[in-house]
Amino acid sequence: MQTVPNHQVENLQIEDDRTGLSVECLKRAFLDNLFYVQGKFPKIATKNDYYMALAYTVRDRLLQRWINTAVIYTERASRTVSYLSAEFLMGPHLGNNLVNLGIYDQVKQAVSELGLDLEDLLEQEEEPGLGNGGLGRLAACYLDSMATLEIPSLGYGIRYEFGIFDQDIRDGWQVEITDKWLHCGNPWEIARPEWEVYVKLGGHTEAYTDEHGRYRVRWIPYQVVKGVPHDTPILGYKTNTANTLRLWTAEAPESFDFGAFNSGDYLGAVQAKMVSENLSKVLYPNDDSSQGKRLRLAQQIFFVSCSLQDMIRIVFRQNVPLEKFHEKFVVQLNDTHPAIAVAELMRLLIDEHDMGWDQAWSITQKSLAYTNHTLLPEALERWPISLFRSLLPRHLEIIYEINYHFLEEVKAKFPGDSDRLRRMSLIDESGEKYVRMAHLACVGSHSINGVAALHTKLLQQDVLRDFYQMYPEKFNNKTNGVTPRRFMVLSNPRLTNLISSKIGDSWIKHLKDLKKLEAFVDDPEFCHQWRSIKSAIKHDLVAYIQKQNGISVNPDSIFDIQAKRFHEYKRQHLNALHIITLYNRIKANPDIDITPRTFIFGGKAAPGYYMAKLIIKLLNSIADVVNNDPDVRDRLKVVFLKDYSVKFAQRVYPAADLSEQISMAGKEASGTGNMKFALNGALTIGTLDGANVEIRDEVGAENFFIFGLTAPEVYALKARGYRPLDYYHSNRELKAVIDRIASGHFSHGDTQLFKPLLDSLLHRDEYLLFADYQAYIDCQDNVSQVYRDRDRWTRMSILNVARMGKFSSDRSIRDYCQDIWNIQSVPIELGECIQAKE
Ligand code: 73E
Repeated sequence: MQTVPNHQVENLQIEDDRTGLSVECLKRAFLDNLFYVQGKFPKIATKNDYYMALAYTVRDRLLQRWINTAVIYTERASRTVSYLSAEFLMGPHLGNNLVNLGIYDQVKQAVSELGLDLEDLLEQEEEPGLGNGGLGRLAACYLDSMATLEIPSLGYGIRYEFGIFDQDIRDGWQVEITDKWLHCGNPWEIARPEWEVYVKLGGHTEAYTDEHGRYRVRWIPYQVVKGVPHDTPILGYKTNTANTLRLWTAEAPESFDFGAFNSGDYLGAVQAKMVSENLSKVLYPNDDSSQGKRLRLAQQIFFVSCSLQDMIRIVFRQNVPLEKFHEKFVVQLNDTHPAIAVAELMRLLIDEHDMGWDQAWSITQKSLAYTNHTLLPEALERWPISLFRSLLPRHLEIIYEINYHFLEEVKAKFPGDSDRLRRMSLIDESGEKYVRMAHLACVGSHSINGVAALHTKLLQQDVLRDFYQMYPEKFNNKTNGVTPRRFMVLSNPRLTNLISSKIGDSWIKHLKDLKKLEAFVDDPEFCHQWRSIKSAIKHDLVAYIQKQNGISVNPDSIFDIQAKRFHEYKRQHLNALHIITLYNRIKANPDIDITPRTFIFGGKAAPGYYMAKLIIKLLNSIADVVNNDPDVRDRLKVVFLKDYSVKFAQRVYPAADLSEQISMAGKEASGTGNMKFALNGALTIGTLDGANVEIRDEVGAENFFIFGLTAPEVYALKARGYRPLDYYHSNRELKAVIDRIASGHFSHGDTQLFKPLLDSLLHRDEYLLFADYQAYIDCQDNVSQVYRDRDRWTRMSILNVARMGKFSSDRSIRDYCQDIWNIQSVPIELGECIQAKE
């Protein structure tokens, strides 16, 4: 490595092919990697070869940062955040690394001088879809922000061989296809077999007395699985920090292969190997629901145990006494999926490291912190005791003991309140016995947070009310945020450049600086540029839709987009009722003056969630009819874009005029798509749910289309006795909409196809679509009016962006650092190496 006297990348005097950033050097390195890594030369190289060659070229350029970061953290034994999450929805790495290294433009030029198109190569990347939706993507945004804020951190999770399924649409129905993301290799990870660990499962426990005469427990497992870490670097934006995402793969220990243990039984040994490998085989594709499957619990203990053992290894390597584990690490639990950490950390400290109960308990509570992400009852994880005992016999004993001490504490604080004991117990004994994971997480952590102000309030008042009364000091709110690097700089370069040309680029790290845009809302030239950029992006999406779906779309129509997981509480079918309302108006009066709209949907349904899949079928059926009805005269178009993913989201958010955030109030914990749309200049139509409340507060009620019942109104209506049929009978347009679906108009005359959905609405309507219908339609009519005043719309769009500063994940992370983690930044000096370009 040569020295760089002035630390300026652009003035690099001497460089080598693994570090140099000049266009010439990048070209040389790229061809070198094509030859020596991919074993190809340009004449026979595929697009994927080129992508891989470029990925390795970029990886070479971040390795110095990665290694330096690790060295400095190790030397200083820096306090570190461990973010434990069953999901990390990272999205493609290449583009993001180019942005964060600040070398996007040089690389673009280098590849173009080689006759290639950077966008084309970026398209090649198979994204690691190791998450379902918001929760996994939040974890990814937080890694980006921690690296950018120079916070020492490790993301710990599972390296699923198959991530979230790919979605195809056949005859309007969702079809799931396995996601083979590792098929072409993964240039961003490095396996670290030297740090493998072993995880025990099943079997039984035995009590014994140790040499000091103390009561101890030994766990004789039925099975042992090996965890092998695979590390991916996480770059900060224009800093020298490169943190690590450490994902575990499950393997059979060598002894299972050919050892004496299995002598002669070759097939049996291979069978055992396959059972072990199953643990990291596939991501459970359910968002916001828990199925209580044995393999899922095995996945949870697998990655939690691997991660905690890894932290203990690091503690020892850095000569930190184990009694100070909580000073070295703070462990954030991303929902209850890693909540078994409470019992596992206790077990490791007590059984494996000879610590006493009280000290182990104090360390555990001081180390762990719990984030709750959902109020949905079906998502609250509980495990049947029988399952728990058969897979984790030792953990069950520990949980019983924690419960004993905890219930003593409850008794002391609320004497004589046996009902409270029953409600708060870690064990649900109302019928079949269950372990309640949220209760375990609350008791074992020093902090409990919700993900938006309303959500935290509802946790305190309702779902975790008893725990709030017991430990009010543990509760706090951390409103979610999103990274502006991926969701603006990378995905929306045109708007990024316009903004930076007016106010500089400080907003990329300090999103509140977007406020400076307010000075330009009355500048006609700026408004004109703003509008032309939105229009150009919409034209791009029009071309994409034409290619993907063969539907021609009017780029001047309102791009009204709902992109998120399919779930009844998110109410994509309420959106469908609006489309049919407009369609009915046209059918009744073909010359009616309607503001043209394009309704765009994207999102996956859990494979076993019948109603969500039926809603997808309904939308595609409506699309078939509406898009081809000559009476409509192209004023309405309905488009279902298949296979929603991070890559897809980056393409779609920038093109939106209107963002649909229409969940029933009290159900969406936060939402983060709402933030990404608004940051890209879309206006929101939404209920007072999740973070919508705070977005409206920030951007101003006059720049936000709010409608519908509030959470307290929802509870009150349900308490009074909700009767959806009354709304159906008293609302003429609503009745016409439902009747049109029932008539078979969208199903080639089949009156049975959508009957389950209609029955559910007419007789239960759990998510109050009918109660909110009129308010939604009125609000949409207002949207259509406002859109006609282009100047007003543009002004509202600019003000939305200018006032989104609060919703950067950098702000969220700063709040976590201050209120929960008690951690400071550790800047990384590259010394004689390459400094980040500021
Ligand atoms: O409101 C979103 C929230 O924005 C919430 O539904 C989601 O988390 C986002 C980030 O905070 C969420 N996902 C899950 N629970 N909440 C979940 C549950 C089980 C499996 C997978 C995901």
